[in-house]
Amino acid sequence: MTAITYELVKKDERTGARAGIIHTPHDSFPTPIFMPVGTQASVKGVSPDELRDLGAGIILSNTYHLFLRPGMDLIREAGGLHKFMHWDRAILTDSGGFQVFSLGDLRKITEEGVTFRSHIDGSKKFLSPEVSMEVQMALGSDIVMAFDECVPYPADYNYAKQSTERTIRWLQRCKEAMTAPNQGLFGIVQGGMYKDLREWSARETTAMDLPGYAVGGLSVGEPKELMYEMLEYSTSLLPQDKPRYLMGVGTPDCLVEGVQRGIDMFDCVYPTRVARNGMAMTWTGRLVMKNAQFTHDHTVLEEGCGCYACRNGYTRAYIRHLVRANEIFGLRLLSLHNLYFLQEFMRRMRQAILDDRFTEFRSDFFNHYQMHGK
Ligand code: PRF
Ligand code: ZN
Repeated sequence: MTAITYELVKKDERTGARAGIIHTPHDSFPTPIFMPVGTQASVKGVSPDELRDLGAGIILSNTYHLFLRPGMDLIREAGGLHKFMHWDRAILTDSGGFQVFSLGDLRKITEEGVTFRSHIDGSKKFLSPEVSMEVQMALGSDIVMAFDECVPYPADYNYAKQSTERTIRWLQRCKEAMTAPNQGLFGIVQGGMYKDLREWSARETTAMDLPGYAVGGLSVGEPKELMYEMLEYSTSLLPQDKPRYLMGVGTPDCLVEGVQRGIDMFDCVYPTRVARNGMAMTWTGRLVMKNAQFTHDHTVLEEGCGCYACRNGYTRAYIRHLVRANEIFGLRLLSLHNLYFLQEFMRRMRQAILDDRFTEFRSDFFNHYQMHGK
């Protein structure tokens, strides 16, 4: 019995886009899907009931943060992360690998694992494949991510090779340490920006016959075109009967490009982070609510939006006022709107795949969406 299974409902003939269903011990959800991020067992400012109402089927949380605070014993004592945070749908936990490697000078990597200093109190800590699996078993997440190293960008070939090979050895250890029957371990394809390393990593990772696979090491500062090229190459090497997850990616343009290349799952702090910076996501691009253009704008954030804020008639003028006055409610309304927007975005993409019009959806989207940044 495997905890996580993937049902392919429809594959777009013209692209790699897929519509499916992922079954977990806590409910099933349709794919492609976007996972809101609840780093510290909370999606910032949004309650589990609200997440459910806006259509979230699965959320992501972080081993690194929960390991440091409040610690795995406390969450085990609470009966696991689902009970602790009152969320009864699926949870995916990242392994801590990525977060620990972002610490820069504060860490030391060996074959055994990573020694680092806590960003909270400076105390010395250790994470390894075995410790990460132990913590994720205490959390009881439905989907458990392997403890990997995200190859930095840029990285020279030799470093990328050593690192990618170590990630595979660590994956073997993760597989041995993950003994919970109701949790599914996903392997992570690395390889930096080198195709031969990506290929080797994909072969070795899929040879372990896991319930799902992630593409890691992308969206780490490389140009978007390079990311799409590496992504397309990586997904071409993954089996059709397992879910594919693109880690840490979630701007609308990247979601469309990821789905086009056969990705089923995404996560990103983007919608909640930009909300807290006073921005609203819309089908035409993002709105900076502080701008004077909204002072007398008594329309909702986006006409026809079904989110709590738009459904109840909260206006751009009002939200602009709240953001300028630093009122928490303004940031909450924007978070609810942005998270709803992305859930709706994924639903429409899925429907387009089912209706054989994904390519039209994609060109329609890019015709209307104003991009920001590179
Ligand atoms: N590995 C893990 N988590 C991640 C990444 C990765 O490569 C990324 C890269 N975009 C985001 N989060 N474990
Ligand atoms: Zn809305």
